[in-house]
Amino acid sequence: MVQTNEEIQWSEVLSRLQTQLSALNEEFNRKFIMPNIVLSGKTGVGKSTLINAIFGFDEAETGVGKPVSQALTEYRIPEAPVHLFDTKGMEMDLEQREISRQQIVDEIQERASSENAADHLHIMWYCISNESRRLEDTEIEWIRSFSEYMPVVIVLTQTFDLNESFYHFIKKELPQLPICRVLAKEKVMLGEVRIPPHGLTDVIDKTLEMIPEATKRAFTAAQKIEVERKIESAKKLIQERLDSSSPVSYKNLAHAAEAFPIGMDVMGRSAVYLYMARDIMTVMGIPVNRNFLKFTKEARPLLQSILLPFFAAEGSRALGKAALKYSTKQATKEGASTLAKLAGKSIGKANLLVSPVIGLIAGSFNRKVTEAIASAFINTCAEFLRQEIRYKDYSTTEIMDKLSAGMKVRMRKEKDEIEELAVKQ
Ligand SMILES: Nc1nc2c(ncn2[C@@H]2O[C@H](COP(=O)(O)OP(=O)(O)OP(=O)(O)O)[C@@H](O)[C@H]2O)c(=O)[nH]1
Ligand SMILES: [Mg+2]
Repeated sequence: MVQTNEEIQWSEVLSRLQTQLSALNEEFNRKFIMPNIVLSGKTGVGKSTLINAIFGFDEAETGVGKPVSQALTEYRIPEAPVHLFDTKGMEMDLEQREISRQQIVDEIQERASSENAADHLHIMWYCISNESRRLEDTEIEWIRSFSEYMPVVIVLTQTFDLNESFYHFIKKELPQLPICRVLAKEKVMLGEVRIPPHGLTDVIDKTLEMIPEATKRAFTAAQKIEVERKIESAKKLIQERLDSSSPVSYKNLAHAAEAFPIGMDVMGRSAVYLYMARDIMTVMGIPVNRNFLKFTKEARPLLQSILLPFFAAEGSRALGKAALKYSTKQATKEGASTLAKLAGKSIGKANLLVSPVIGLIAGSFNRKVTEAIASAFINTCAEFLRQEIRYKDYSTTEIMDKLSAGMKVRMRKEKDEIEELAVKQ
């Protein structure tokens, strides 16, 4: 088949963009390995209650799980980037216990020999009920045995008094292992005395100290306890993506889009913002529609919230000129009017008043402006996470609507500051 020049160029441009996108995805996945967490402890100690509190889901939602061996069952938590492995056997007779222990150890060792870090079992949360005040010798042997092969955190569940003798007893028996004293769910005592949950941040912090680097980002996304850590994690990712010396950066993505025909280039450039939003949501553990990046209906309100504040009406002719000055040769008024359309504003090219920020979004990539918009979106997501405890009940569209509404308010507040960043160029 004979291709015209135009077609050849177009396919080159597309493949350049595709290469950038694949490189970004690959880099993302490399540092977003889902942690494999093994849960162990006697029946009824509070394993499910703990998991529910940390990852925010009900047992019914995980389904029956996938048997790995007689002693291990694997569970996925919908929308949370983590794998759980439940162990069986502690409640059985001595002989069965030994068979189970051996099966679990075999599984740990076999997986440890894999070259792929995603296969390894990364940490064990061994739960002991503080209320029971009992730890049998065989249980101590179990824990010692596992801790030879993998990191173990002891979770002392159902801790609702100040008596520390049991804690000290365990510490003496297993001195190298960290022990977290936890009440995963509010405890209501006689006379309506309520003891609030505590100690969950300790489990998160100790776990993050012990799991491999490449699984920390996914674990931080999956846990629902420490929003602060999610903010840190998203900021770190954005810094990595803004680092233009890195082969995978938003700047390179924007440049790949630059070669699009006029009009389409602006689409490509605002795709950087969609990409950024998806990255932030993923590392903060907020569900995002897979098709989000294809300029779906869902994506539109978010783009509007980012762009609309900069189609200013008030005396912005000067700003409009600045926009032209700071944009590249291609993306001038053409680009701005395409952006306006994308943002849902129908304005004639002739009287389009735009701020330099639009010039920078439509024109050359600007680190400071992108960083400021990313930061606004991270704060919007954090606010959402703090308010919406049960957000997994929402559809991705509902979540996106809420985030877009939050972003709209925030962008209007921060508009002047962002504009200043753009003019300072
Ligand atoms: N209030 C309160 N109750 C708890 C807590 N942990 C466990 N429980 C109670 O203890 C009982 C057993 O807890 P589960 O979380 O089901 O225990 P499990 O370890 O998952 O038990 P199996 O799945 O049978 O092995 C439940 O009735 C819980 O409500 C807690 O932190 N707070
Ligand atoms: Mg359970």
